[in-house]
Amino acid sequence: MKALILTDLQNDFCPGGALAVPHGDAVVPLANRLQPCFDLVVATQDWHPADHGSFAANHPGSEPGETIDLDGLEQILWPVHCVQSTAGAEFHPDLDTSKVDRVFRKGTDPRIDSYSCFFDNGHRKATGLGDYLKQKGVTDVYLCGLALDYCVKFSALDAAALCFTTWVIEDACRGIDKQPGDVARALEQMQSQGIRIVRSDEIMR
Ligand code: VGL
Ligand code: ZN
Repeated sequence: MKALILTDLQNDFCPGGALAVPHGDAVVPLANRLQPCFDLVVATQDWHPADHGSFAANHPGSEPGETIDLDGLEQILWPVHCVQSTAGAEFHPDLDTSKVDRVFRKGTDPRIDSYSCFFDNGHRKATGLGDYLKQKGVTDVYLCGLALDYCVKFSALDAAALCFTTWVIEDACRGIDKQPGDVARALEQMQSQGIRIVRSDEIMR
């Protein structure tokens, strides 16, 4: 039983958005064409309250890109993005959501960030996605979307730790590369944890 996770394909992560991933929108057509190849499709949304602690704007004197301590965890500060119920938090308008079984939202607690769509960054709370996939009988989790070096990476690592056979569809993801090389290092780190890196043409035959 194979599930596809459409990861954070939201306006704010696409060109023109508040935290644009370079060429983030380029993966949307691929994300649409991949969906019929799966038994189950779920989508995630980064879904922050306006007072979220990951926003530089909520820490006077701080700039995006700086690192702070947020409730005991190291936190990169980001521009205000994916605020609940704003246009930036909506799915990219070209994303086909008609086959999406359920949407999981993360980053809702203002005191902790959540790159992974399974757990917050402190592994304090689960989003419910792991239990949901297990209950549906999913054995294999495939990830596509944004950003490869944050949400996709941490979600893949958690999926593997939850004993799903985990696949990252490389050409259906784009990364931020805040430090040049972040994307390459993310791919290596995932591979070292047994995560399989594949191309979309290996799936759509
Ligand atoms: C993400 C940065 C900030 C992500 C979320 O989901 O990849 N990245 N918030
Ligand atoms: Zn975020």
